[in-house]
Amino acid sequence: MRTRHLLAAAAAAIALPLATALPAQSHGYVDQPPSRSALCGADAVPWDCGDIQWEPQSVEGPKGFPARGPVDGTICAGGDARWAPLDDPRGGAWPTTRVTAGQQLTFTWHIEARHATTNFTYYLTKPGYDASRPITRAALDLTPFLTVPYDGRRPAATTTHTATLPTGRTGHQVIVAVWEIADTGNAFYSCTDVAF
Ligand SMILES: [Cu+2]
Repeated sequence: MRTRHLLAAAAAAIALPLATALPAQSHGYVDQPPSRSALCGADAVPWDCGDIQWEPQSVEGPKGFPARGPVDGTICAGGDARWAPLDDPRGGAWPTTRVTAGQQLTFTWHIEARHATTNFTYYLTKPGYDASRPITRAALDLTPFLTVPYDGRRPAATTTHTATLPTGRTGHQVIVAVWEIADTGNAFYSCTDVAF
């Protein structure tokens, strides 16, 4: 949400004239294992992703997931209608990364604006998830399998987090990664398709 972000940054700059931060024009996304927006940005899916292909880092929406945040069925797009193709399950056709229950999996974020950060959280769909269905809160285990607190610190441009993947899953599942920003009302949402 580039425009809204610029406006928010401009508003912050007016409110805090001595703030050193310049308006950030871009943000971040999960690069590995490739998120849906990363796949779109790399032109790695055979369908039209819409404008997210030009700015895979811009999946920004309201923070506070899962109590608040994007409504069900818009989670992978951060609630932004411009990025709705990210929530289209395509009948389960999104490319998957092969994983094994209980393995260590490292997530790499490509971060273009090092925002002060509350935390990163990672959620996985429940056993029995049907990959032809959109992502909803009911489809997800709402207890994150990894939470990485930042207490307002700024993540590196290339940020990695390693998780132990939950057990009890088979087949096509979806990981929802959320980067919650400390000093705005927003968070970045990134959905990655995996196959157990
Ligand atoms: Cu940003």
